Amino acid sequence: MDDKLVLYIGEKNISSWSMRGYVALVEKGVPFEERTISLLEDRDRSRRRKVSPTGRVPVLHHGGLVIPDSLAIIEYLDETFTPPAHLPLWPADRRERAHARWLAAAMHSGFQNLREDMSFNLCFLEKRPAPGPSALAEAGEILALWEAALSRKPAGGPFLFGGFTAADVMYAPAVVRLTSFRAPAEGTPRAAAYMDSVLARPSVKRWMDAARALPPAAVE
Ligand SMILES: N[C@@H](CCC(=O)N[C@@H](CS)C(=O)NCC(=O)O)C(=O)O
Repeated sequence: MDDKLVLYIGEKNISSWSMRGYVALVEKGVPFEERTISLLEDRDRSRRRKVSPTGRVPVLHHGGLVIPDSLAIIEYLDETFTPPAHLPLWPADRRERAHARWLAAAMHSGFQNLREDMSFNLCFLEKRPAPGPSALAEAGEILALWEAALSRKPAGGPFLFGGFTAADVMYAPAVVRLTSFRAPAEGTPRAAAYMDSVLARPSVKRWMDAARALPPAAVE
């Protein structure tokens, strides 16, 4: 059995879901191989279907196991690569963990208008189309969720629960969207500072530097 960790991803300037799997793996500090399947080329998903039962990326392969979903990848990594050797991805406190989990789930299953009008590839274009009111309302909702978490977070770090957790992993692409589209964050000062911290996180920066080096992709 091959125990190598292989993460299949889409283009780094298109695939926001792939970014989450990648950032989680980098945070765990485990060696992995990344293999890009071009979403621009794989229009009929035939290449993705060969490696992913849902035809979607990210998909993680590990020792015969195949996990084709960002949040499931995060959970698997957290159970497999445990402290003290590896960073825990959920808060230690049960109540904070429940909060982090629902925030992550809210991102995983919602904010559809934001995802469409502020789609990830658009963040890398010089000129971005103006998002509609529903997308802007969802951006405001996300900022308010962050502000609320940050206003009660423990000391010890600038992230939603102090240290960097799975909730931050799940929202990293939203940070890219909100900053690129300059969503108004004046009313949520903690959230504005939080976005700077997420963008400065080395795992996030590594993805974003590679994403910016790619030719901008107009269509997802
Ligand atoms: N729920 C999945 C969503 C993954 C997803 O939609 N990935 C996109 C690329 S960013 C994809 O492969 N889409 C193919 C399609 O929907 O046809 C996750 O959390 O990983």
